[in-house]
Amino acid sequence: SGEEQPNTDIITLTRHVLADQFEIGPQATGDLTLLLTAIQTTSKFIATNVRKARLINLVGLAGETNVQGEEQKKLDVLSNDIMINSLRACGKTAVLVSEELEEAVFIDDKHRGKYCVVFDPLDGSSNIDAGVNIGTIFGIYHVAPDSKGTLEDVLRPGSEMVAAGYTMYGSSANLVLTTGNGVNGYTLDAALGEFILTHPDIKIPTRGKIYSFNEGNSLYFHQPVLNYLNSIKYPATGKAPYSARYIGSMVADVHRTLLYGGIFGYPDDKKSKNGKLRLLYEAFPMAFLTEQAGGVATTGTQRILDIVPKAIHERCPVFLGSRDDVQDLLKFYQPAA
Ligand code: AHM
Ligand code: MG
Repeated sequence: SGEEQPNTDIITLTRHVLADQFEIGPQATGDLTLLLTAIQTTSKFIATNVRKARLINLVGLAGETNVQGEEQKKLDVLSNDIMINSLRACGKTAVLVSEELEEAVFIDDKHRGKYCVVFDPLDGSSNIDAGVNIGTIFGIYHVAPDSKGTLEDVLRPGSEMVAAGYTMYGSSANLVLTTGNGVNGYTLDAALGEFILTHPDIKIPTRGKIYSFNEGNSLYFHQPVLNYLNSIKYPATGKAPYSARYIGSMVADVHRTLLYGGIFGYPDDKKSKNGKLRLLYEAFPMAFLTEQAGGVATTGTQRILDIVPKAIHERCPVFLGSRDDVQDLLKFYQPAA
């Protein structure tokens, strides 16, 4: 007694997703589990390389030269390559869309499976050198029943995604996932090399105290957004104003919003007609996670998950977070009654 015994019944991501599949019954094939295993592997690879890059950066600052003395391949390119390679090799995918590649990738006959994966391999990469959190975002569709995998299979509304998630590379690597049955968060145990369930059934508080916008764009913002921001900064009736938190790394800003509540926004404005964030592999996965956690995700005029994409890299305005906070914003979009 007194000695702390290790837990011998740990819930890994793979075990947790498999348990969900057992619930579905014998028709579940385990294919999604295998696909998610490939995604986990790529996340571990990227996490390791992000950490290394930070070390190399620190060594650089101390005036030493890079040990290898050679040009480092850009991390976002490296992250894209590992994802394409392992998603093809796992044999479960048909179409891949990456922020890094102008064209979609169609998987050869030998490797083709029944899922499509849309992803941003390393979002927020402009933050790498400052040591700020960055992440991988992904969404998963089923190919249509008799399709060999075409562009049509990924130009579908976000509400048809079967799974979505992100991995945030911070002080630890956190993978947050939905398969349409709530949201769960897993933390990479570096010694085991496994993602362990640490945040079961994440629910966004119905109201938060934080707003997260790039207010440096206020000059360009449309009136509803300006009016909403004023309403939370200068509340009418003795209520406390909201706190501002903006990291500029979507994964980190959304992660905080899921856990603490509040509202994250990247609006369309007078300069950026459709905002900045990409519909397929940024807005859709984050909107899916938000709704599954009990929150709301909108463009201001439309539910994000209802949008039918016309092109794989199109952009869309994003507001997401606590139900009551997003509802407050939406009031400023509705024409005065
Ligand atoms: P990126 O895909 O070029 O990295 O840009 C996406 C990032 C998001 O992570 C973040 O929410 C947004 O850009 C921040 O943009 P801004 O610097 O305009 O505030
Ligand atoms: Mg991005």
